[in-house]
Amino acid sequence: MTPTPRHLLITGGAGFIGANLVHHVAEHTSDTVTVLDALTYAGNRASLDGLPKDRVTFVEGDIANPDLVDSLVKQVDAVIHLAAESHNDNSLSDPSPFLRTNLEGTFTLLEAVRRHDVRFHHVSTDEVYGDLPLGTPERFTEHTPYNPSSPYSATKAGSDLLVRAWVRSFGVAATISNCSNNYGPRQHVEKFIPRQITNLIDGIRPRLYGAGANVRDWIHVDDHNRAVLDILDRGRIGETYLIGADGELSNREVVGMILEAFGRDAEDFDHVPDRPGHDLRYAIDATRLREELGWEPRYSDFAQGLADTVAWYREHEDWWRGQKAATEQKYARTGQ
Ligand code: NAD
Ligand code: TDX
Repeated sequence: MTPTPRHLLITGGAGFIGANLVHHVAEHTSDTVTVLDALTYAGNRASLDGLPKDRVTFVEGDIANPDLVDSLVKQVDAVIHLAAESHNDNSLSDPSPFLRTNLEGTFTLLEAVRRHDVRFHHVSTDEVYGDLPLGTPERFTEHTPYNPSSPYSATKAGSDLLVRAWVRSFGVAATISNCSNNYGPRQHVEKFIPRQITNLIDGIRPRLYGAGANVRDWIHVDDHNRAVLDILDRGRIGETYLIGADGELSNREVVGMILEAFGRDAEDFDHVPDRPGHDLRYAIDATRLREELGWEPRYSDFAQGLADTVAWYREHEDWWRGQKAATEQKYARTGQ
């Protein structure tokens, strides 16, 4: 039986994960979508090209604008909240937009869903749990204490706690997901994997922070988004679900695989100054998501997913070219 079509408000839908989510919803459901996105440096209107105009509406605006948010929330059946300042390095040079968007923006949305009794799903990160030691079997679970390291992860942790408080104090029908590092198409070139791919296209050697021993738990963006929709549909209200696909790799290993995808030697990279406070390792135990909701990742072969991502950046230079020079100018200021 086809479920009744819903009207979703997706915040941050012109960003990396949000845009892939809007494409997924348009392709795999009959839901209609309103995207609310401020088109900051990280948002790209072109990421929403090719979507059905009768089912996807784009609104340019700020999630911290209460009147705008109220007028949109009251028209929809559910909100999936992805809008955020999302880059750790930027949060180290100027934390203020992180406080406004990640905390005040989430607060503004929570007040609107509370007023209009609208289902809310909050997309968050595993970075709220801090980091794990290298070389241990330990993984984050839904019970790991919060211990964020950077202004970015601290504001995401704060936004999660706001959601929990609005559930408990006001009965808001919300769920939270905390996911590990995503990769795939339409990711901003400031992030690790797209930065190295586009560097190589431009003939620049990849840049590894510190020794490159830090470990990230990679998941394809489509697997993340399928989990978000499963939680929206069948997750228990008030609960947190961790999303991860057992994709632990050191940064050095990932750079080696990117170099190999370009037919280059795996050691052909440069070391640059480390990120201050750099989290050592993230690793997710997604047992709750798998057992309760039956979710399984579909991208089990990271090398293949990475090769597809490399191909996407090669084929979509017009999508990223405009962001590249400004991004590298920012990194030049910290010698990275
Ligand atoms: P992104 O930076 O690519 O996109 C963020 C989007 O939010 C942009 O389109 C931007 O224009 C928009 N935005 C920023 N401030 C806004 C505001 N005040 N009002 C309206 N829109 C605003 O980020 P992403 O990587 O797609 O991450 C999306 C969400 O997923 C974030 O909440 C992030 O914390 C979370 N997350 C990301 C990852 C990852 O690996 N990228 C992993 C786990 C969780
Ligand atoms: O040039 C680089 N060289 C490098 O070694 C860059 C840009 C990064 N790195 C390292 C730092 C990290 O160990 O690569 C790793 C990944 O870096 P980012 O892409 O900046 O991601 P990270 O800081 O791990 O955070 C990401 O995952 C969790 C997202 O940006 C967050 O939004 C998400 O919450």
